[in-house]
Amino acid sequence: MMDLIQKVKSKERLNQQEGEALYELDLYTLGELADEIRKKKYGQKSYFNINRHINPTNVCADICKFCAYSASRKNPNQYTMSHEEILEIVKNSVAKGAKEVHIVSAHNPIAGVAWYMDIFKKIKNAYPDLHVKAMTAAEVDFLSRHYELSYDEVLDMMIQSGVDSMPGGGAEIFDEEVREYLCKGKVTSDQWLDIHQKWHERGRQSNATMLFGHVETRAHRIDHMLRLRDLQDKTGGFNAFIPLVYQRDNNFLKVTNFPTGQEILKTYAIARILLDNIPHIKAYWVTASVNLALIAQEFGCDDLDGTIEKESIQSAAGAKSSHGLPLHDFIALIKNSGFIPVERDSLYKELKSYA
Ligand code: V47
Repeated sequence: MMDLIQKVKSKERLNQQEGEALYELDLYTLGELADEIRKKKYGQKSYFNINRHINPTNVCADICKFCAYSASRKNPNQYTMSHEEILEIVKNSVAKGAKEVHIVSAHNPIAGVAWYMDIFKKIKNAYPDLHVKAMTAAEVDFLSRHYELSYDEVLDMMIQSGVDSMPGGGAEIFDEEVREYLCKGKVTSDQWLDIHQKWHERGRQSNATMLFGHVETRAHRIDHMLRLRDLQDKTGGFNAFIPLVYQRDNNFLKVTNFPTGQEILKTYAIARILLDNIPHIKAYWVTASVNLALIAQEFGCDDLDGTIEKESIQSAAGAKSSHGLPLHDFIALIKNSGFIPVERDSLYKELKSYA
């Protein structure tokens, strides 16, 4: 174990086996190692943005066992927003100071490609300075399959329509066996990585998530992170890694062993140590809970996502996030936990420090 600690301290790259061994370290040792890396990069700064999540439809052609959001017999309330409804939401959010809209939809087989793409054009026409973070790799793959378009064609359409960056959703867990069990038929791991590579090759940036705390093992999490590290070595296009803690309500995934707070914090810390080439590790307060996300700042995380305003995917599965967090609360929470809240834009340019 001393060898492993020494390796981390001297910034040597760790492999799969060593990544797994990090979990055997006690929480405080691991936390200290991750905190040292975080402090060297960002000191006491904690990043957030003023954003609005919009989920324009829950009608989905795919069936993921963990999902409580898509319309199904557990959630029979189907909806698909009109562009007018979406624009009204954007208008209200911009008036309240939002600088980013994060738009993620289910895989709607009847809405049409134009419904997906034209809304980005309309938003950009009305608000040229608003950052549009939209379309997970799972959506790109769905549109490609459903409308017989290549990934290149879908990605080019996104750029022409005004999408600025891609969110990290749809990655789930890359291990093929677990993935097959969780979300058979959806974008495969290699396809997810391929889509992000193609996006990065267009000079664009994106995020990467990992859904954990369900049926996967620690080894699967390490494997997931290392596949991302490999792609990042090639492209450098990932801004942030976001471990999403599985929420258990209203879905079809039967899980009996949920991760403890310690296990979640260890996973954040390990992400900071292993992903030496991804600048930001995001403690997404929606799935971690606000309290644990604040503690995660001491375990390698430097970003807490944003005010969100409304959230539909994880709150459908039990997260306490349906109404986001007011800005003044967000700032006070970060300050009171001993960190400096720094408002950032979507690509991590610092906009305002609340020191
Ligand atoms: O990919 C679905 C996840 C993701 C559940 O890029 C669940 O900045 C927990 O990707 N429990 C969509 N998670 C959200 C997402 C995201 C969120 C915040 C920031 C960014 C970013 C991206 O939500 C899906 C899926 O992995 N999800 N169901 C659930 N029961």
